[in-house]
Amino acid sequence: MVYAPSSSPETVYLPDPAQTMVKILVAGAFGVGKTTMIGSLSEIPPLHTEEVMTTVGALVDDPGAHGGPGGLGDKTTTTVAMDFGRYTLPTEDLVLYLFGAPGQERFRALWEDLAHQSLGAVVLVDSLRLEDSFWVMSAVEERRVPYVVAVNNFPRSPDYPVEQLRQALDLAPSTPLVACDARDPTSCLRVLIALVDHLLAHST
Ligand SMILES: Nc1nc2c(ncn2[C@@H]2O[C@H](COP(=O)(O)OP(=O)(O)OP(=O)(O)O)[C@@H](O)[C@H]2O)c(=O)[nH]1
Ligand SMILES: [Mg+2]
Repeated sequence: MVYAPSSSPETVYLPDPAQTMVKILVAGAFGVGKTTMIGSLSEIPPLHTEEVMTTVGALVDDPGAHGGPGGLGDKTTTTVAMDFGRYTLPTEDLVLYLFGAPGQERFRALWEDLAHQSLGAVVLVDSLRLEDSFWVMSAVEERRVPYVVAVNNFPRSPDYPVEQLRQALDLAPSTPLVACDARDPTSCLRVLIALVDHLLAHST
């Protein structure tokens, strides 16, 4: 809806009352592609809070950032507060406000506000570092936010069979598990659709 008061040349945009607005949390361990996913999906310029990782922080930042087991040797920045983006599902008139959580557990205090009143969550995981996702899944479950798990497609990560992944992550049978490439908007959209389907199926 557009509101243009005659006294002002500026156009003021008001929310369309026919649209439903929903808060969605995008969570995951360090470097699994949360910021990338929100950047791929957002129809507005996304808000990022990236800070450069320095050698001073090397002891507390994930060792994978420095060419260790995580293999993220080319990653130079990390999210220190949040990401924010917006995606509208046109057929549903559903506006998804996407809040990306920081991936490092030392920023966990920020989760209280980020997860507050989230209707659902995407938990991104890297199959190379499944164990890094456990605290994230616990944090989402503690807040009783329904979620889907999206396995981000890194070339160096093992391609485990779905059942093996579900077992390793100890997923409830009803929790959807989907594959994705966080750089690809179509792939990310499939994750959002899986989440919306999951939320609708459990909304009664
Ligand atoms: N090959 C591949 N690379 C990816 C994919 N998604 C993200 N990346 C790369 O992985 C790195 C980490 O991505 P980020 O989006 O910063 O990860 P993050 O989860 O936001 O990281 P933190 O906020 O630090 O926890 C970046 O260099 C991305 O370009 C993917 O699907 N495939
Ligand atoms: Mg990030």
